[in-house]
Amino acid sequence: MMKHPFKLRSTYFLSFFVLLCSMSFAMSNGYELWLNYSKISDGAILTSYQNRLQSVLVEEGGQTMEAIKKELEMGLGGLLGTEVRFKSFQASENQLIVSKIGSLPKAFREEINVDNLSDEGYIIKHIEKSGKAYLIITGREDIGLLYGTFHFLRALKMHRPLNTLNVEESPKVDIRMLNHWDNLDRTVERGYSGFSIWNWQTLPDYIDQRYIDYARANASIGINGTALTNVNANALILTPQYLEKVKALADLFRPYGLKVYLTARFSAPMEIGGLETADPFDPQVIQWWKDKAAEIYKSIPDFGGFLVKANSEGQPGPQNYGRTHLDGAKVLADALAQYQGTVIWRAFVYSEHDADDRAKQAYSEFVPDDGKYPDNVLIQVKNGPIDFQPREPFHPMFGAMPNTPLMMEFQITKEYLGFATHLVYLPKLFEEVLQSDTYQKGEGSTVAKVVDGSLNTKKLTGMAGVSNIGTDANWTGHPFGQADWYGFGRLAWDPSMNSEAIADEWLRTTFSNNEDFINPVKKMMLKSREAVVDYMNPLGLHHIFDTGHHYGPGPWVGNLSRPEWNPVYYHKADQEGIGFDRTKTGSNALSQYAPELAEKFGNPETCPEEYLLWFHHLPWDYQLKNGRTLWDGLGIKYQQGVDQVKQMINTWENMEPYVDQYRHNQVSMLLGIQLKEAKWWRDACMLYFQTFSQMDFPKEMESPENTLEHYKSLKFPYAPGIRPQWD
Ligand code: BDP
Repeated sequence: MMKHPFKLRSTYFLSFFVLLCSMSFAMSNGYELWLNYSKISDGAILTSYQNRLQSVLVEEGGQTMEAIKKELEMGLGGLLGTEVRFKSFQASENQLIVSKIGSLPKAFREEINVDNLSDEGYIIKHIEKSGKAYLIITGREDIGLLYGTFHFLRALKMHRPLNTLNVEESPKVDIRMLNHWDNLDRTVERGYSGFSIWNWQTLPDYIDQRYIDYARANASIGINGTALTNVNANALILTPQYLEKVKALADLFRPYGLKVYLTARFSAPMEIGGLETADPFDPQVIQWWKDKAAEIYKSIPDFGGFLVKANSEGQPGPQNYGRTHLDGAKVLADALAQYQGTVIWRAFVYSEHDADDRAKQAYSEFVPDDGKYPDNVLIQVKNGPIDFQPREPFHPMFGAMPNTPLMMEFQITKEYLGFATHLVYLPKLFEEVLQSDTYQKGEGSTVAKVVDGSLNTKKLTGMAGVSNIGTDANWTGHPFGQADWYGFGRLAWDPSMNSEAIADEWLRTTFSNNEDFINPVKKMMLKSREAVVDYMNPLGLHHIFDTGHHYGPGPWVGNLSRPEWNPVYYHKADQEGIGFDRTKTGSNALSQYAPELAEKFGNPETCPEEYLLWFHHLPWDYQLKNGRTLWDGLGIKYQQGVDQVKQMINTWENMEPYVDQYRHNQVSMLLGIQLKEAKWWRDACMLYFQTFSQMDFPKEMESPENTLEHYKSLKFPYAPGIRPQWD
């Protein structure tokens, strides 16, 4: 008997539909980040939310209120699987109300106190009236409501009960920004996730959906600023041709509270302004910056300001004219002041002409001018005194400039942490830095309190993260790289947050609420930071990466023109021992820390072992706390790092039931590379250091897989993220 043609067709369609659904599961490529709004699968929770959120009232307003509506439409619609009913106040329904405090129905206004809320802050409160339950998201300004909306959606994704949801939040830091090291040709310096997401060629006419999703993602974690261009700046970005494109982005980002900043090349008055000098004391130069500021603010009235890398690694700056960083910053600050713009001046400076320890140079340049910078200048300081290493002690400037606002600069992209290939949960590193005690005003003077301004009641505060975002389908290359972007945003909002809570949020919102998944994977993330320290730079070693691209080990490199670019400068291994003496007998970088710390770190017996070789040059047979020699200790640490990656692989293998196949497979393959590279680090470093120690490897360490000559011969001319001039 012949089948009914229609039946055939519908079966065909049905199986096609099933195929599509399973494909969309299998193809979950992570583009939606922590904002994927697929329907809540737990039936009881779903029903409770559906009952609580029968309709939604969103105050009428401008673009930000429209963005809130759209997000709720997408978020609630997706999570609850129902169409969102936007209505005016409903006394007869359980309702969600999103409204500024002044516009709330009076009965609710009286129950909510916004006195302690900043303009960006919000309150989420459960209120019951006449048998109906209302969930109120309120604040002083629209942007607070948007942040509150994202918090609320996060709570739903984390399956939080709504009738105990009681939140009051204001950001602790004013400027919470990403720094893109993106070039105008779309390459990204130290970027490992594809090309720049800014398509300068097609802007301003072509608006990529990514720009909007980028703004949403940032707003969802409270990021409110973005410097679009590389700190190794190209003056062209300040020309009308490019400013028109920048304006298009600024217009898109505005509803999401995201301000645009640009990097200002100090020599721009010459390169695009036709002047003969960029001397900050020259009246024409001063006028040029004023005119440029006026031009920018005319089309971008809320332009954030300039981010400047000057007199560092070949970038031009005021010192080219015998002026100081302070002189340079003042000219730009003056040009921006009337528009409430900010100058973010980087402290990442060191000079090949200065024979002093590189770790000391920024402090020496900036600290004497403490308190002299104009009010709209922030000094942006990297978390450690060298350069985004797997572990560094905190930068001593954080304890030494009580009268100058210091902005924290973290690196979210993993230049020295295995690129986008290694799973290393960075908020753990960020937290360690933020919780470090500077002792500036006695015990408890943490870096977090310096950065959020509370230690010295500073007016302007900020935190920047060098972005790990690119055109890769999932934005960050490694699926777990998203957690670093997420965690940076959360810590910029509140530097006292703990990284474990952040990992918990991110896992639940990105993958699953299943405890059998959350617990082991959270553990894996939290341990991953120590693992990379162990297999790359244990016991305080630093900057022993291969030249230029910083991919893989290169402790033997010693032929670069600038001494402080050579790994041998940092580990100082010789027949006697290893490590950089930064005590009084050496560079005395320790003198830049508070006396309590100088004393503790200055004595190898009291110095935490994780900083041992950062501050001390010690004999190979120096006895560690566990009774083993320094040499054995090194080998054991390298091995522990490798073993930790093996454990990560194990953990992840068991997670297959909880993760879509696509991302599970991605992470598995990447962990495989991570293991290979961890062994490479262990073997290359231990074989090289053995040429000095002349000692046998500790019994705990696996034998190297190759010879030192082999490791030394490896070359990577096309390693990603590198500028031609670093070759
Ligand atoms: C170093 C990077 C280099 C950056 C520099 C900076 O290797 O690409 O330009 O920092 O922060 O870590 O300016």
